[in-house]
Amino acid sequence: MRRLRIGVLASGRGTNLQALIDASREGRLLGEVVIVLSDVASAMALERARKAGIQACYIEPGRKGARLASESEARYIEVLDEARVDLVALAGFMRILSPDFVRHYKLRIMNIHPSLLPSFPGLRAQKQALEYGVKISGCTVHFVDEGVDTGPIIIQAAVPVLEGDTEASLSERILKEEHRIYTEAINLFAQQRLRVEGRIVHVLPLRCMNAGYNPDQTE
Ligand code: 4DW
Ligand code: GAR
Repeated sequence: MRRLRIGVLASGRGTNLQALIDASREGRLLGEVVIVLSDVASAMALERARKAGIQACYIEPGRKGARLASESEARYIEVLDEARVDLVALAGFMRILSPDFVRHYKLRIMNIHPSLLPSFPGLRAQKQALEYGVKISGCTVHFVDEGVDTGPIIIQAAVPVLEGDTEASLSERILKEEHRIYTEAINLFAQQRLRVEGRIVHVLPLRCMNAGYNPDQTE
């Protein structure tokens, strides 16, 4: 199986990016991060990429707020296409992508979100969960659609909310699971085991995968 070429979009510190880089290095990811793009010039994610020898670009957002200017978004697409990415992985990327972008990479964009969607979409999901008083929260990897945090769900992990938790302590506990399930979701994608029917993502078992001959398959 050809290794998946992954483009990561990140706006911040990039621990999810780092988890993917580490998993790839350690042979736990069926793919490699080939490019990292950010709308924030000083994002630690860009530094992490450079340190790992991965192409890292700041692309100016062209405007303030939650969205990118259209020329800027066109530049993201151009650079990702040039890097021949199979999958776009959002990892703390804080800009909403337009329907054009989403269509261009239809069912080839994933995002990680720090709650059990559809609970607590949007910003500061961990704080929202604490303030609501839920006893279990978690994280979600989903395909990105034209809405915000609404795309078909691939994997979720549950994380308990403990007495005395703060936004920071809950976020830290959830983050560990984020790092684990993002790798897992990407591996399922790389193995072509995800089938999307409307909102539902079916995960096919490893066995009954290819009916036909595949010269890359070892067994
Ligand atoms: C994300 C979610 C909300 C905001 C920023 C980032 C992460 C998921 C994501 C990034 N880009 C995306 C997605 C997505 O799920 N779908 C698409 N693109 N198409 C965020 O800034 N939210 C605030 C503003 C939203 C808005 O202006 O619509 C907010 O207040 O929730
Ligand atoms: C992660 O907790 C991720 O789930 C969250 O931002 C953090 C990025 O951390 N994403 C969102 O809230 C998207 N709405 P990282 O930069 O260390 O990977």
